[in-house]
Amino acid sequence: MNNASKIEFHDLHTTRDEFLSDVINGLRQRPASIPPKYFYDAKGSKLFDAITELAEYYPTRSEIALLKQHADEIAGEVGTGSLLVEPGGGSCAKVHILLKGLKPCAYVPMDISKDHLQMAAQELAAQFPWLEIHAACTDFTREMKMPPSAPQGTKVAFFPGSSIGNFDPAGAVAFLQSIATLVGPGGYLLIGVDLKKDKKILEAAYDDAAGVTAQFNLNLLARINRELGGNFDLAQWQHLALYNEALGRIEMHLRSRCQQTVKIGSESFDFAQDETIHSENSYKYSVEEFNALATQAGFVSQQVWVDDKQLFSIHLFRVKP
Ligand code: AVI
Repeated sequence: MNNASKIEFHDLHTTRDEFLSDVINGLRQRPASIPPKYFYDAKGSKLFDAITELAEYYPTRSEIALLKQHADEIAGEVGTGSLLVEPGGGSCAKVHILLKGLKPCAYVPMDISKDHLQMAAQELAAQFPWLEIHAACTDFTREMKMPPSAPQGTKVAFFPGSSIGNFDPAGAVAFLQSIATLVGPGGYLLIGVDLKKDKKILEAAYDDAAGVTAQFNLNLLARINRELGGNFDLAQWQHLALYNEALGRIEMHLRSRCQQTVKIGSESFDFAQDETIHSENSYKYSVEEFNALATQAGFVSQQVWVDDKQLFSIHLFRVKP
């Protein structure tokens, strides 16, 4: 590739029917829940980008600082010419820190949010004209599909942002196993993991003073209204974020401010006052706890980097060659 970079776009997206059936099944449960992957339509992805800029939301800043500080070491461990895969790489926001050192043969961002992915891939292509990009619009939590045209090379999966924390521990092991299968023997995983810490710091990060995280949570209901014909009255739902110390996770919920019935198409759901819809978990791990999960999934720890304030960790793992 000389001057112009090459972007291939592959739409492997989940359908509206899957969204509808996941929402209906989740709202029929008690406590009700909605899978957090549905946060990320175009509006939700923009709100999430705004969250990452908040003073209270330390993970993004801490991770970026760690990546910048250790980019050369990471490239030294992994080498150049690899095929860099980023499940959930919808904003391509952090990968640019690694590109200069890693010089991958191609970059494969995978994300559920098509518009966000397309825009981000185009911006990255403008910044790195030599980079071959194969953008895959896919629900990587269900299936990790590689675009058929992606070139061969040692695969390096990049999974920043502590998105692994949005799986429960058993789901995290299963997901890490699917990454191990994707990268294969000799392949790498570079992953950002949020650390356990003071409850006050954690709860402020998920319930910011400006109310951006509240908007992000409520957008889930707005999205159901827009895309599935729901009639949620957003004023009647309140954002909640609590650290569950026993389970080591932040929980986000939407609490019903009154007794109400919500309709989605021909389905209706009754909620009592104070009843909640559980919308997200964000698990926090010590370095040792996370090493144990990754080991169960078939990875061997190569390196781990932690910032001075012990807020965030970046692990490099490898599948035995
Ligand atoms: C994407 N994920 C890692 C974020 C987190 O911190 O769990 C999502 C998020 N939810 C609320 N704020 C940020």
